[in-house]
Amino acid sequence: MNAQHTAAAPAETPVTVLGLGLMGSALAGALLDQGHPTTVWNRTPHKAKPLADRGAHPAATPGDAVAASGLVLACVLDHDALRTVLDPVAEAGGLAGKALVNLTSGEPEQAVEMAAWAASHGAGYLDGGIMTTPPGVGNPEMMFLYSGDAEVFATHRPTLAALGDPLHLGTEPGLASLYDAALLGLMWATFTGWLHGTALVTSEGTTATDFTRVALRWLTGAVSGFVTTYAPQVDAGRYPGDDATVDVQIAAIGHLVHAAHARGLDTSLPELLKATMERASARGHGSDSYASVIEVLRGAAHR
Ligand code: FVH
Repeated sequence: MNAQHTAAAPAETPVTVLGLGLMGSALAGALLDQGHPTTVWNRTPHKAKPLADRGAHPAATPGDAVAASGLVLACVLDHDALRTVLDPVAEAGGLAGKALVNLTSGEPEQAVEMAAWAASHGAGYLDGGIMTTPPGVGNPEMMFLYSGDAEVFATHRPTLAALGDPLHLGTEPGLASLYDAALLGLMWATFTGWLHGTALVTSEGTTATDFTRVALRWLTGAVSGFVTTYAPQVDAGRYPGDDATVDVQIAAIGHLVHAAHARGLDTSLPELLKATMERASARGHGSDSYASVIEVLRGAAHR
């Protein structure tokens, strides 16, 4: 780790942003809002203009952009695009001594590969997961997940806080991508369950807005309480069925399948959930809590 990793007062820390799509532009904008000297580069140069109008320094090449700052944030489409941008910089020795923070979405294995690649070129590396959309960037309530080099995180945490709440999950580089994938899966399952419930109740004239008011109370109150109870059960591998058993929920979801079918709705989601519960029951978890369904979801690898 060389002098470029030394912490500076946040507003004096120069930062480079590579990639000025919707997210990269939001990241650069949040850094400018906090007074950071911000150098920007994008494959299509015109996207730098609105940021230059706000005081950013557009660089002509990725190499020039990386040379301008000790802290380099990258947010391009995917892993291949990232390597297209950074390979020539690295081969020219331009990454040595830099702190590279990769906010491009990817897979955990790609994060591990990038960390080794960055180290081989003398750079510190953090992989990141952005848990918001561009309008949420700069809001301290929004989580930015990081994994990898703890020293890079400690050094640049004050600067990264300009983007959102920075959480370091651990030194294993793939952790941020793993959490990102898990949290998006949770979001999509929640979206789809909410939309299925919305389709059910709006079939009888209720508005989505009225249903959502009740649904949010259910999610943030009771459901979050159930999840809080079940997490230690999963950790312990014991699932006492002292609140509601899997078998009683198989009966209950049958009512949802029936109600949806009777109103002409798609029943594939509740049927999938019912089948998953039935597999848990068939494996001896009928009298256990819903947390025991994890034994099915973990698949053969854990048996
Ligand atoms: N937008 C969001 O809400 C999500 C939130 C969570 C994190 N994602 C990830 O962020 C990465 C960038 O997403 P984005 O929304 O900024 O995407 P675009 O607006 O489409 O911008 C893509 C940028 O990537 C550049 N790019 C694409 N291919 C190449 C390439 N071969 N070489 C160099 N740059 C490339 C593109 O450049 P240009 O088309 O403007 O010239 C944009 O800068 C992404 O991983 C999300 O999953 C965002």
